[in-house]
Amino acid sequence: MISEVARERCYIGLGSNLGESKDILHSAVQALKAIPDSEQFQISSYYQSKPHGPQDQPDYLNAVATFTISLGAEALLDVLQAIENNHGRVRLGDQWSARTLDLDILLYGNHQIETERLTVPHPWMKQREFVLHPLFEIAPDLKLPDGKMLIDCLREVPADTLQLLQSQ
Ligand code: A4P
Ligand code: MG
Repeated sequence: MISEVARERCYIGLGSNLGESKDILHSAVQALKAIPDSEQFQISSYYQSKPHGPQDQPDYLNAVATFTISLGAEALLDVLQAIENNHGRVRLGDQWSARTLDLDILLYGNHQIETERLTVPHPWMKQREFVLHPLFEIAPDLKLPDGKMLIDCLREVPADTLQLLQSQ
């Protein structure tokens, strides 16, 4: 029996603060576009941001991508982790440490997912200026699965440490 998975629009947070971060984000964008069956791809500008969590690490480059896909959420996570690994991601076990590439599932359709491997919407997205601002750029009318409008979340999170990169 073929199991059908509905096509969903997902939003992916990209982050890098080790290596040639701009080149790494460019390459990750190509890899996301090349996921079989992904359609209607969009990418935000790149933003430089101060690290959340441990401060003894370089500033980050962040962006948000969106596309539609008919892969299930955990299968999508497998694909994203393979892309991270292909970009030199090393997991040392310490949370929020510097990394060449981090790909987080921010939103997967309107689903709320809580499994051993996945929490969606991403648990800290509403507190993160480096998520909300690029997300707003590509989805200004977005409503989150809890019913809150993205623009209302954005108003609560100052962007004073966020810097738009003028050239990508
Ligand atoms: N996981 C659970 N939910 C998700 C999800 N929605 N998307 C699990 C992706 N993964 C999810 O992730 C650890 C495990 O989280 C995965 O195996 C998956 O099953 P990881 O990428 O190996 O480790 P991590 O990224 O260090 O941990 P975590 O908790 O995902 O951290 P975040 O939230 O990614 O935060 N400051 C700035 N300015 N910019 C940043 O991008 N990023 C972080 C990392 C901290 N500070 C930052 C930034
Ligand atoms: Mg992560």
